Amino acid sequence: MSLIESAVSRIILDSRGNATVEVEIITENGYGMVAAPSGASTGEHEVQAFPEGSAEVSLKAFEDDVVPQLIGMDATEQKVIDALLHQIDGTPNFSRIGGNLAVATSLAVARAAATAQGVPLYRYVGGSLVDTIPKPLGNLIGGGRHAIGGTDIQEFLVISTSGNAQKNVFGNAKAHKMVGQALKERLPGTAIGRGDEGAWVAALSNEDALALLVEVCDKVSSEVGFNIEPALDVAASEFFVNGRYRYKDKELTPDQQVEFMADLVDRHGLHILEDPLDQNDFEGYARLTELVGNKTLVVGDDLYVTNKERLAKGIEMGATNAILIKPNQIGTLTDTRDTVELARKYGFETVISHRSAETPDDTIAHLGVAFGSHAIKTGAVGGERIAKLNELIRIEEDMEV
Ligand code: 2PG
Ligand code: MG
Repeated sequence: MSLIESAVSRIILDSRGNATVEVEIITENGYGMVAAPSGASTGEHEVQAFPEGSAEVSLKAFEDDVVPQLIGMDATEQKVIDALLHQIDGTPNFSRIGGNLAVATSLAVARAAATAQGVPLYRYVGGSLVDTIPKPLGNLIGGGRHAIGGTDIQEFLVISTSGNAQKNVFGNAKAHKMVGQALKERLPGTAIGRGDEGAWVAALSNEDALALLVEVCDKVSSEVGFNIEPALDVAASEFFVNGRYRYKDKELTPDQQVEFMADLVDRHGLHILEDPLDQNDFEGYARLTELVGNKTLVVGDDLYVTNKERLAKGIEMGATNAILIKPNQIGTLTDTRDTVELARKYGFETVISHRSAETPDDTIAHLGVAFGSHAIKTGAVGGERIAKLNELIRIEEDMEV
């Protein structure tokens, strides 16, 4: 038992320069502080991050409605507290208090309870048997909603696959550096920038970006002595307009998009293919997974929005074989954990993920370990990204002791 003595919320900056909320929970013998991230390519079915776009309204709801009920509750009663957050909010999508306030509160409670028990968060949530660290999945070249003038496909990523978290983190960073050097050589005299997640942004076609990514993967893999493999987050809903996938240089029907995606997997050996189709096209997903599910992880992000009911539909239809997990898409630790449990029950891999706007909060590193996630998508470089990557290194050290 660890009774909550004080709960404070405040508005802080996220990495895109926007407002987000942070919550601090103090119990008789514990302490937890968590900040919520924010997405740009948000899924249509996510909970609402802030009430009518305003973090101030969240703060007022926290003061008036959440704090009076939270004080005196037991921080180890996670389910009860998460149910209370739903009850106080009273809407199906946290539109009154805001999903970001809900998730920061829920996770800060868990962090406080963990410190009260003297264990790291990953052990508190995952139990004594967790012993693997998710493989880092880092964004190297980007576009879509995360960068002006970049590729149509949102993220060209790599995943380092050794059994050592520290080596993996450095493997991805090395690949990031090598892509930067290659771009400088190939596009002399042109501006090369970085997007919201630290990925390189340059005037490249999707095909050229993927070819470069694959080339760098081969080169770095042979240098580091383990496999670094390519992956994509297409974020296809962002350019699916009036029934067509509208690329800068072509337009595809849904059937053609399935073929195009399957062809990319076949030609480039993608480890992960995230959001290849529109967020409501469960049937298309099922067709694609039928074609490539034996050789890649087809991951649903906007498709599932970490929502148990949407995942249940995906499982029933064989829509994918994996799910992206973002706690702020659904609003509480209990809801997140329930979705992860369902995924695991049906043999779906989970990939825990950051949002495009982040803070130095490292909670998802712990949750990825606790959930036994296959991978953790959290960029390759950049302060708010390395906060999570460096925490994986610390967790690895903690596990070895
Ligand atoms: C995604 C994420 C993170 P956003 O689409 O997977 O990379 O982007 O946070 O903008 O939704
Ligand atoms: Mg995504």
